[in-house]
Amino acid sequence: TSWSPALSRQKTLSRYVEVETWKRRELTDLQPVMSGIESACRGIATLVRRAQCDEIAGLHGSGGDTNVQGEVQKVMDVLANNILAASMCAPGKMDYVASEEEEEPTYCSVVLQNAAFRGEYAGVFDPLDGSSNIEAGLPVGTIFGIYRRPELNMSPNRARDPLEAIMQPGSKLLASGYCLYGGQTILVLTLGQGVHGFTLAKPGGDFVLTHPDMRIPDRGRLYAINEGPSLQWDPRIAEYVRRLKLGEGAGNVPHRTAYVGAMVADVHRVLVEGGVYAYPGTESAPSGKIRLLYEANPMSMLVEQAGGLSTTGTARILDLRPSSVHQRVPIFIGSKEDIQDLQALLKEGV
Ligand code: AHM
Ligand code: MG
Repeated sequence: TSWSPALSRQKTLSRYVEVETWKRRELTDLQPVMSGIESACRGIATLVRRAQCDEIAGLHGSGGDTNVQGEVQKVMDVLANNILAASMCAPGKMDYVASEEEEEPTYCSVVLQNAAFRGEYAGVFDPLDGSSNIEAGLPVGTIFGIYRRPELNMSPNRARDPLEAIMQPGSKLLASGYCLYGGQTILVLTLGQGVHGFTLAKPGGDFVLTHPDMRIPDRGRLYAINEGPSLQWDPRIAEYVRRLKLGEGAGNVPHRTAYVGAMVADVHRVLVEGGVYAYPGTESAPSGKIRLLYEANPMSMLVEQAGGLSTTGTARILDLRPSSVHQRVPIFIGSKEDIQDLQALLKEGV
């Protein structure tokens, strides 16, 4: 996963996607969708920088509305949502998009106000994850995933659930990725055959390959968990974190805490350095905070593709069949051996 100037000269994100979607016919129509996502991320990166230094642009703070989960929407949440939805839909290959910021999935024909826009894919995204970090100038990110409409493979007589594509388990994702807006803007992508990271060379420029074939170390040295609510955790989770700290049963590697508070940034570090990101359930919120469709599934596909694991503690995240579009799940994601320790501990009980 080292930075390779020679490779980066040859490979940009758009070239990589072009070659991969040409080699794999089932992905052919994804090429323009990915190019829409790439330009959306480029645009959001520019806006995030402006939001942090240009009060006149009015990009700061709350827009006054709340989203379906009752959270205050920031101006930037709404902007990023609209940019991403329009860019994903514009090539005419998507049927609909489902966003953390929208109450219901939206048909692309509605997003673009043109009935002609109806394709074979459906997208899920969290347009600006960790947006409460913006005020303090800290990292935020975009998370996305793409499914194929399953009824295309089924008998024409079968009744169609309009949202069938995104109610599939995450294991059916064709592609997923995130874009981290931090010290660098980095887009990390999987098309189901490995994980690659591309860094925005300059504002508005190309994403160049800087992290080819990312592999997460089998054992990590850090954990990214908000321990504030730990008194409300299942005691076995508290025991797991205690063991991580001490390196007990964790390959004798004491883990340090590192928490940014934006899942994209925290999972990115875990992917690069190894370790665990977790958002466990609590007594008052048994499913935790992380949304299955927009956050847990795309991140789980990426981390599994890089050789890691992702679980609720008892079930593989990518095997879960969603029951509602804004469903939340407890998540433990990261280095294989670190996650296996948790699974063993939950099995044996404490
Ligand atoms: P958001 O999508 O509303 O921004 O919430 C998700 C974010 C994650 O990025 C992050 O890991 C988590 O919320 C942080 O929450 P907390 O402050 O409870 O640790
Ligand atoms: Mg989020």
